[in-house]
Amino acid sequence: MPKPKNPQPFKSGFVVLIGRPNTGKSTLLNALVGKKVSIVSDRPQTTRTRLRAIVDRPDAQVVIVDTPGIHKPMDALGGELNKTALRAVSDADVVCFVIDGAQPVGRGDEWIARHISASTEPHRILLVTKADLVDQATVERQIASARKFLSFDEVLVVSAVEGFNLEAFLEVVIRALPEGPRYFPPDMESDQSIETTIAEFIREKIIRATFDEVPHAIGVVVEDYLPATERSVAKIAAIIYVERDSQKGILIGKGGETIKKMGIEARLDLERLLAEKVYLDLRVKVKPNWRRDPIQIRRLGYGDGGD
Ligand SMILES: Nc1nc2c(ncn2[C@@H]2O[C@H](COP(=O)(O)OP(=O)(O)O)[C@@H](O)[C@H]2O)c(=O)[nH]1
Ligand SMILES: [Mg+2]
Repeated sequence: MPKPKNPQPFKSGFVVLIGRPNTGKSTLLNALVGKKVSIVSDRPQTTRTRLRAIVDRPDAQVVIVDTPGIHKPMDALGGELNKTALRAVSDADVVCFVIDGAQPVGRGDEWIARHISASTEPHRILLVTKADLVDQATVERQIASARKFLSFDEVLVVSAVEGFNLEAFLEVVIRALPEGPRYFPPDMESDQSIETTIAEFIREKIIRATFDEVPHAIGVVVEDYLPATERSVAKIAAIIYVERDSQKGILIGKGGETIKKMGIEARLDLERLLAEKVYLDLRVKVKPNWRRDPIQIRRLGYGDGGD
């Protein structure tokens, strides 16, 4: 076979999504990869790890880095999440400052912008999300506000829910990336271990089913994952850590109703992820004050994961 002509050099690199919690970073990442790899909810602190997802194309490999939303830290966990997000920026080829099209640009955004401008000088994109929720005039006001405190090489408006401008976004990013090799195998979707992904999918269901303090107080660890065989379904054993007995009570619910419901939702989502039938065993344990203890935070796998 004749060798195909390769007029364009192969591009590769790291694109970081950074912004306030809830601006739609994880939803966007999933839409770009075309599969759910990062968990999503309407609560802050849903994303706790620096997750990298990979978009592989004939001309380029784009590694998209999802970060915890940056916010005023209330405990050691919050501080660790901010550090994780900011460290990702200093390693990036392209930084996308993500703002929510439907939420006024404010001091939280400005605080993040100051950190971005202090980092080295990667290509900078302003990304306005949730275009499906707002009109043109609002979007323009948002862009003008963001430009007051940071300059950008490019500005793009997207909707992850409607798939609007996602291809355009990838093209803009690829143009800005340097020439480089494939960093990951072409069929790899994320750099997160399967156990971590499973734990995160379970945590997402708990965040969505609980209120107030509880979503922030939980940590999930997968103790065991045995893939399905010809004779049996996959088996997953996971522990949900909480900080107080009262939180344990909330999670379990009257007669075990709440945990049962969350378990079913998690199992269905895990079956989609793993493409196999799953038996899910969930236990709840109390680990007092784990969020104030950097060692426990790492043990549960949140923050940078050590690299
Ligand atoms: N209408 C609409 N909602 C979105 C869009 N992207 C994200 N959301 C919602 O915004 C909330 C926060 O999303 P998430 O991706 O978890 O934000 P993150 O904290 O920045 O990662 C969720 O309820 C999403 O469903 C979008 O393009 N359009
Ligand atoms: Mg997120």
